[in-house]
Amino acid sequence: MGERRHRLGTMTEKTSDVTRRLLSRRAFATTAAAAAAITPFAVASQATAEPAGKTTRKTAGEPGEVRRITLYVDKFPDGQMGYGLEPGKPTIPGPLIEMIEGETLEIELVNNTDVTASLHVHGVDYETSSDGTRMNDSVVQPGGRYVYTWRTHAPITRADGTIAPGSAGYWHYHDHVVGTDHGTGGILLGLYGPLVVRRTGDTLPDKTFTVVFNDMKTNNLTTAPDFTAKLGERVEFIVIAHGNLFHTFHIHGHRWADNRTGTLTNPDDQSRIIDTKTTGPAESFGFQIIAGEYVGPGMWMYHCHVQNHSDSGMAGVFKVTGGASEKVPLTVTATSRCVGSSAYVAVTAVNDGDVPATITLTTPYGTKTVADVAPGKQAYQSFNTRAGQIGAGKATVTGTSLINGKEVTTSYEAAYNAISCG
Ligand SMILES: [Cu+2]
Repeated sequence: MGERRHRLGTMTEKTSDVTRRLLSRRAFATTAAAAAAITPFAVASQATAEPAGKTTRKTAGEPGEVRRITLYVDKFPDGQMGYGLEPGKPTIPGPLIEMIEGETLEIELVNNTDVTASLHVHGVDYETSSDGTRMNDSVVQPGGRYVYTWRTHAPITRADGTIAPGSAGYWHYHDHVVGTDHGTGGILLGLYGPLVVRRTGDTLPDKTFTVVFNDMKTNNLTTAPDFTAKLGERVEFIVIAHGNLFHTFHIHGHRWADNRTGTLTNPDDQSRIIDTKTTGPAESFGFQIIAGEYVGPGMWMYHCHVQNHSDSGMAGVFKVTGGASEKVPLTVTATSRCVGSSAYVAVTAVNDGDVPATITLTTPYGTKTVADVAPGKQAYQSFNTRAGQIGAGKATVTGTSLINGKEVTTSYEAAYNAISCG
């Protein structure tokens, strides 16, 4: 797949995690704290844990009433544009905005660019004064600011017995004024981002990745960005299309339910299970998968399945780490030998990993621990058996390393021969 050190790509790959952190802990906390006198607030990540068999899952909590955040429009040095949660720190796509059905979000848009910009949202409720169009004068002049109000509602049964659907879903927002009165220039330059409205009780992901097919680019990159998750993590993808083309999203080794959440809610759910979905301009969908479930860790491609699109760079890697690779790789040997008339058992363990390991060598004749054995280095001890002859036996070696933030211990055995000295 070649080198992928694009500046924006790196930024984008981190966006979801960073965004989650910012939105849930800092931006929401601080902006909401400033607005705390107005209302309480809730974020999706204020999770409640529900037992689900032996494990637990996090679910979306109850909605608050009104939350307020500030969103900035900034230009990149190369002329592209992006939304960001901090001034001067735009990202493409813009930050993931999460809401819970029933709540209202006020977004103050600060325009740090030299062109008029706006914020237009899909899927939720808003007045014409929040539609982000020139027609309704809901745009932001250079240096200006403007508050957009997004409302959401839960599904209800109307008086006539029909159902009014709720706002929950995978949606998105974008500029509607840069370049043309439809924001064609703004979207092209990167003014777009994901919005997810969750229903109370929806399962929350561990991390969210956003893929935006924007004409022949992905997240405005000529080569689609790579994403990384650990084996078993619940990963949410949000897929959005922009521009003038239709695309078919596909991910290798994983599949999802073609419904609102991309997940099944009960064993009888008849939602179709798919691993490709065609999406056109301004459409969006999302789903959750368990990274590597049934298939294990590895480099899983995701790409647009329109062949000349994938051939032209609309392909990236969903890297699933852990599992088989989550061990401490050691090369272990044990040898019996004579030193004078005494039998010795020599044990060697080479650290084949790429992080330091604490290695313990154990024989019937003693134990030796060597801390922080660097990659490529070895732990060694020749144990004096205090005997002239010994039978065959086994040495045990354990290595402990910090892998993906987790302490991992792996054990090995190495046999040595019987020996008679003197
Ligand atoms: Cu495509």
